[in-house]
Amino acid sequence: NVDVMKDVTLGFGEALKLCREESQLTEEKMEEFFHFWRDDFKFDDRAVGCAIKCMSSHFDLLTDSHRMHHNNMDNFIKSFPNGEVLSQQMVTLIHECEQQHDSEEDHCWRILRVAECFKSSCKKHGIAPTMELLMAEFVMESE
Ligand code: BOM
Repeated sequence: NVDVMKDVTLGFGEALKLCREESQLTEEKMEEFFHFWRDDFKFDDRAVGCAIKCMSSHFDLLTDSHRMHHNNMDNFIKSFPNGEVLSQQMVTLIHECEQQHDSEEDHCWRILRVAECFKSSCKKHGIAPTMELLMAEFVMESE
C-alpha cells in the first residue's frame, strides 16, 4: 500500500515543473513534490496550494468548482500498479477532507488545507509512503 502511494506521488509530482510558473512556487519552497510527505513539511504557503490545484487540473482531477472529480481521481490512481487496492480509500479520504474545509472560498488555500488533512489521514491509516522509499525511487528514476 505504501508502495502504491509512492508511485501515485511520483506520478502526480511529474506535473510540478509544468505548474511552477503559474503557481508562483519557487524551487526553494518545494524542490520536489515528494517532499510533501516529509514530517517537517509546512502547509503555510498559498503557492503550494496553487501548485497542487494546477497539478490536479493537469491530470483532469478537478470539477468546475475546483473539487475532486471522483471518477477521474479513481481512474488516475488505478492507472498505477495495484492502484485499485487504494483508489476508493483515497477518494473517500480526500472527500472527507474536502467536507471539513468546504467553507474556505479561496481555491488555493482550500486545496492546501485538503492536502494537509489528506496527509494526516494517510498517516493515521498507515498508507503514507516513507521518505526513504520515495527518495530511493526518485534517485533510480533520474539515473
Ligand atoms: O478539493 C481539491 C482536491 C484536490 C485533491 C488533491 C489532494 C492531494 C494532495 C496532494 C498529495 C498528493 C499525493 C499523492 C497524489 C494524490 C493524487
